[in-house]
Amino acid sequence: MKHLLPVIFFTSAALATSGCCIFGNSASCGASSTAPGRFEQASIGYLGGKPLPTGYASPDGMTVGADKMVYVSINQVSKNWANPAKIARFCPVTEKIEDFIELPKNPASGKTSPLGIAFGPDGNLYVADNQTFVEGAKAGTSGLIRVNVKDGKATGADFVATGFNMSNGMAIRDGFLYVAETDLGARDKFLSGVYRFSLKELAAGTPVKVTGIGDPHLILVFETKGANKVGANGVDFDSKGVLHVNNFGDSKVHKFTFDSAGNAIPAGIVAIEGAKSADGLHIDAEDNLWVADFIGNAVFAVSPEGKATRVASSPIPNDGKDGALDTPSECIRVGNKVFVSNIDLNFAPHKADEIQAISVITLK
Ligand SMILES: [Ca+2]
Ligand SMILES: [Ca+2]
Repeated sequence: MKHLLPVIFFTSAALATSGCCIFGNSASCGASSTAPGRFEQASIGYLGGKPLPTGYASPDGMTVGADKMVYVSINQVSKNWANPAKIARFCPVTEKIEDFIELPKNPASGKTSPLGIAFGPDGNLYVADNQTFVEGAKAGTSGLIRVNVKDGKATGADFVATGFNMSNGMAIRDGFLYVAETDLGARDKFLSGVYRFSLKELAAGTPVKVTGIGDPHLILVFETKGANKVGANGVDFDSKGVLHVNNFGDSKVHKFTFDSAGNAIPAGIVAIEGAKSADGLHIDAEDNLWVADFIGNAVFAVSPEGKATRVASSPIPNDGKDGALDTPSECIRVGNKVFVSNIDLNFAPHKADEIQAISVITLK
């Protein structure tokens, strides 16, 4: 009996520091649900009621872990990497944010610029390192990092792919990682695409080097015709296995199915009515698309039938005060909450400013 006491104490301490989510209890952690297809905003404010602390500049990619925590890449571009790029996480109920791992430095530039993130079936977290935000960085030096995870803890990280110009949103399904290349570097047209990797070929010490048009990993190529020359961005799958890819500059979502040989087959394009861009993409449990409209400073929900609803928007430009949207780059729905990363990037008509925040939209 005597030695049981410290065990009980340890459990309570772990609960206090990591919030409700360590037990993966969806009843306490997943937030309450809302009626299908109902996207009215009840309120919008800061995650946890306040701006992010110092050292958490430019949140971007998000994903929900097996522990029900929301993981988020902390890019740091708006504060010019005054602090190292990292992965953080928060419980969707308590909204308390904590560090998960500081990312290793890109060997070419010495700075790491994380965007999209996704967990693999191996439990590891894959992270896009986008070097286009880094002043003086060379083309082809962006890539992928694998954060090695054991028993819910990050044990280290390795660069597992390189050769990208701008690795961005990603999704993982059936042992394959799909990652957007936002700019393929073509001369006469603005082209972007999606690379596909088997998780088995991504190994520490020998990063896969992609080479753009003609590379066998490049399974999709898009042209962007809109004024903003920013291409393939958010990537996600719906419950039926349909791949969705956002084309930022055209405010469109491209859909694909796959044949038995794994070849992508076009399955329609959804124009997001009213959006000025299509940045991050996450698909919720009811197959609604959640799209961050970076240029329009708004968040859109798109029903499986393709009907777009502007769920939230804030004036442009914005300093993010009181949890207002400030260049939202990704948004993800958990129950009746939508978490929005405000990357706060200098990109006309937007500008970076002091406040760094994740917004929370509560749905009615
Ligand atoms: Ca993005
Ligand atoms: Ca701003």
